[in-house]
Amino acid sequence: MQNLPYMNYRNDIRNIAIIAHVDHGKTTLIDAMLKQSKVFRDNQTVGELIMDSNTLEREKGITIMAKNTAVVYRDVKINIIDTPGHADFSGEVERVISMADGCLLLVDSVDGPMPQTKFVLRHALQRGLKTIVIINKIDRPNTQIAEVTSLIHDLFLELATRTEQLDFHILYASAKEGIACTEPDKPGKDITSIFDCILANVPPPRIENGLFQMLVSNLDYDSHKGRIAIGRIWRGTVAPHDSIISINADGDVNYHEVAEVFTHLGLKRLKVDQAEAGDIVAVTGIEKVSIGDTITSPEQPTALPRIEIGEPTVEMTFGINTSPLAGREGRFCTTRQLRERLYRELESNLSLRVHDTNSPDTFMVKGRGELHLAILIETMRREGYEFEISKPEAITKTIDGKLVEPVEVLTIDTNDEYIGVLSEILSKRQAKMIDMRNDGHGNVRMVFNIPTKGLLGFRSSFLTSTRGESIMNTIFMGFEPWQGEIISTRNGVLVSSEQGFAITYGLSNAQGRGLTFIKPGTQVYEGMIVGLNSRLQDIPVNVCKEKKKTNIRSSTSDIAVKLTPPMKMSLEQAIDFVIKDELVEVTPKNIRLRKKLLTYSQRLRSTSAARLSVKSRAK
Ligand SMILES: Nc1nc2c(ncn2[C@@H]2O[C@H](COP(=O)(O)OP(=O)(O)OP(=O)(O)O)[C@@H](O)[C@H]2O)c(=O)[nH]1
Ligand SMILES: [Mg+2]
Repeated sequence: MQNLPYMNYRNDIRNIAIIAHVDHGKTTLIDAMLKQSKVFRDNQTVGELIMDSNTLEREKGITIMAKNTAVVYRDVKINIIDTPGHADFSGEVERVISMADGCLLLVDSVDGPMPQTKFVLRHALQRGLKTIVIINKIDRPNTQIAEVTSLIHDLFLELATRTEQLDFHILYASAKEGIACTEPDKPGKDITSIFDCILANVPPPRIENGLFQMLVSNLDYDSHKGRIAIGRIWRGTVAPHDSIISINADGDVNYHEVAEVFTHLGLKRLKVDQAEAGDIVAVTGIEKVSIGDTITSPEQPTALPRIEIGEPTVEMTFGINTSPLAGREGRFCTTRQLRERLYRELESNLSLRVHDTNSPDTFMVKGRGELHLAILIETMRREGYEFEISKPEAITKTIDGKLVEPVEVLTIDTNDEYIGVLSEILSKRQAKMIDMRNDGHGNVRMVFNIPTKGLLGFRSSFLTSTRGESIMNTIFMGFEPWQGEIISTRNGVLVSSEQGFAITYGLSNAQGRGLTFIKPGTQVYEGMIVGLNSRLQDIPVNVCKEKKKTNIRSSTSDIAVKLTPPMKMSLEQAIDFVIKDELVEVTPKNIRLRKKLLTYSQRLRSTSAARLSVKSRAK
């Protein structure tokens, strides 16, 4: 490697990011790297998906936040960055990729390159990262290694920005079994071939001469140590008690004293007396700092380029809870608390945007997709916040006087028996099929272009209509001219007409009209949605209604009423379900659905007013 006069290289370190489509095995591969590099004691039980340490990550089995770890192999420290593969969290990949010099691109040996594979590879190549391809899950039956390899070559041809990027290594692995090899038919005993390939091919970090400079790429918090700024040192060294400055997005400068400096090893952070350029470190003592800020020596105060993140595609309002049951279940229920929490999220959640609205109690929150926003809602609910949210909507904007909307590529892997039903649902949602491949065994991959608004609420009907047997993936494509409203095809809802507690008799009557969402004993209020009507319009139902008492016992009427179990909705399903004139009420204990206007007469007045305005516009 050429040694430029003003640069040095550190051969004792490699910085790599692990990137891939969702579920292709990134976190599992890091398990193998951690276990095989012996960062744990022999008798220590560490489990699986070790890096998915956040509670929601463990529950959902996906990575949500990018995280750092490190292993030592042949005296070289390999700093590893685990990234999420789900498109909604792709902002995380953009955020952390600048810390790495190389990346491992994992591709499933059966599924092959998927939309997010392309997205992450494009970012890695644009950043000039040295890429090593790992075809993973070679233990799966029906692997298609030859086809997958050729698709990977096609992808590189399409995305490479320099010819030398086409010269990449391919390894074959089963992350789950902890094995890797350089030839697909000669399985290894461990993953040393991956470690060796990293050492031989990923360039060691370059070090610029000069005084301390680091880009903050991640934040953490510790109740004793306070805020922890994590990033790669580009220049100089940092040690406890150093005086440094931070430079924020507006160029404002703040002075700080470094408290402690840590480097990573396994799941631990090691306190060090000094850290040098090229390493990824965690620094405490810097209270006022956000991701994207530069921290640097005051004597050479230059800011590094800020991290650029793609724009959000979906928005929804967050407001204080205005239901009759408000304030009973949450610890934080006021506008001030909600506002403070949402704006605090911006310090670390880079692809999120928050704006005040005309109403002081409501905030507009914009994110990368329904799941991105749902994770924020679930996190806040668990922290004790109580609030209400509106239906998510695609973000439109005007470019050159034309209204445009976000459009995504939707990839569906399914069985050929579902082609008809899916095509029908999707055409109503303005999707256009651009590709369909059948492997001759009934497995079909369909690819569509679809406006983001058409995807909202699609996931649940997709899962029911294909009986949970299919997989869908989406990825943002760009903005295109607005194609007009999509007419909602959801049925009407059963709306509680009373305040009180639902009882079996009332619910049984409601079940005569459709599906119910609540069980007997549930507290309800007027305007709360308690079920789905079997017809298109909303109807009020009295689920608190008791059976009239009579003195005469009839042999049939006293037989206990048997209720069908209620349909219970998760937060994501609830967000998917509601339409424009409805809200989801979120508290630490409950997720309720409601009409925005609670009384029947209010709703009646608003629909007739809407009809009148349509008529007058038609004239
Ligand atoms: N058969 C097989 N399964 C694997 C292998 N590697 C990972 N898996 C499984 O694939 C699933 C997803 O693995 P993860 O490691 O969470 O994938 P990921 O890429 O980190 O996923 P995200 O972070 O959510 O994008 C888990 O059920 C793993 O057990 C492998 O080599 N073979
Ligand atoms: Mg993961």
